[in-house]
Amino acid sequence: MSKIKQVFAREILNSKGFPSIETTVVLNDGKTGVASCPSGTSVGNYEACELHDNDKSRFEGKGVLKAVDNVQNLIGPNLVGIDVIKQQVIDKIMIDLDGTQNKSRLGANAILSVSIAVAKAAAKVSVLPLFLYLREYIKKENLNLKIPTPAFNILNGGQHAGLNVDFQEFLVIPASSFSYDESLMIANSTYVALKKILKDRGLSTLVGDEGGFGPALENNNEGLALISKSIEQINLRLGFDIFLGLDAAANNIYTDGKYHVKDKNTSLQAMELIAFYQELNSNYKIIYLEDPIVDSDWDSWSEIILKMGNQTIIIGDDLIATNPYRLQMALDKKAVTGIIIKPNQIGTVIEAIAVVEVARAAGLKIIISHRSGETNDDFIADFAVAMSADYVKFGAPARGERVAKYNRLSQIEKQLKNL
Ligand code: 2PG
Ligand code: MG
Repeated sequence: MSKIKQVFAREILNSKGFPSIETTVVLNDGKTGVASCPSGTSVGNYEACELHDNDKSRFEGKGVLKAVDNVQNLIGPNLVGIDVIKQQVIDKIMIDLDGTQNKSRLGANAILSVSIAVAKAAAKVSVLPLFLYLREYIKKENLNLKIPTPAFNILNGGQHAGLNVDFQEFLVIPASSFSYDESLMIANSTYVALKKILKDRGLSTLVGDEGGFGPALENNNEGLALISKSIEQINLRLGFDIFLGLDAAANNIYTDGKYHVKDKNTSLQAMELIAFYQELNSNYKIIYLEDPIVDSDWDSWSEIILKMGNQTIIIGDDLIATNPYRLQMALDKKAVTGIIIKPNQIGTVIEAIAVVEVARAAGLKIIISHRSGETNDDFIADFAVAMSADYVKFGAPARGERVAKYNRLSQIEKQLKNL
């Protein structure tokens, strides 16, 4: 039995230059697990709470020294001596120790960093690659062990890129019939072609938070048109070889009870916005649509499913926030056909797995996602494969903290061939 001997943590910087917590779990046999937490920019209203110091003299109040202290002085001492493969027990201890609905006492960042570090250490003890170890926690019947289809965010807007276009993410999704290696090449070719097109038109090729380009465009339509052009230039067929996706992050385009998009002269009611999405879908084959509607308007979510659900996966991110209660509401309302899973929205590995299980049993597509503020931790790549997720969303096929995850998937793909 390998028992937890010590848990320590430190403050590190994430891809946006703000603090994140990194935790190390040390076992009595000398093995270790190290994990760090990502951070969102467009944070949903129902997410577990990321604990920040609020000390304005450090990192604009975003320091995580309190979370570090909670790991070292509250969580750690309660875990010493516990068998590291007891992930359920360990996560439950932390949930109880926190005692709040949203992990606001100890911080979801503090708790998740320990939860993931524990899983990594336990995988080493089990002498299994992390994805196989994590798979032990799911019901595997009828599930394939495969690399999920990647959705690459090649154009950044909204809060991720200085408000150049309204929608937050413009994604390209190679057909799932391509191998993972082929998908990476397709993503790279599209990214390079788009860069050239932007350059030729005198538009900026500087990138946003997730590595996609962030040019100042007329409107969202232009973004989709430029991406379609780049697809055409590399001789792929939109709607056959490659598909488009959007994360509208609608909470951020909604003010005073209406939606605002640069494509329309007037602000829109939900039904008018849905008509706009339908227009975009008929022109650009949008198979993936995330957070199309604000998180408070369940009826319009149900409506968009009726109008577009047979062609487009309607995905809840901010709507559900990887929260079991919000998921149940979404299922009751028939509001989504897909769910974004972000472990840091809920705060422990076991709870994230539980949400995946319920969502899958209800027939939803599972998308495992990064955050805009990332570290080089590649846990979510293993997690996605372990969960037999349908898609992953790890950002552009560029920038270190994004490709860390894509590269880990490449490694797993090779390991899968040798199983
Ligand atoms: C999203 C995420 C990740 P953020 O909305 O899907 O792409 O963004 O981490 O800023 O919430
Ligand atoms: Mg989102």
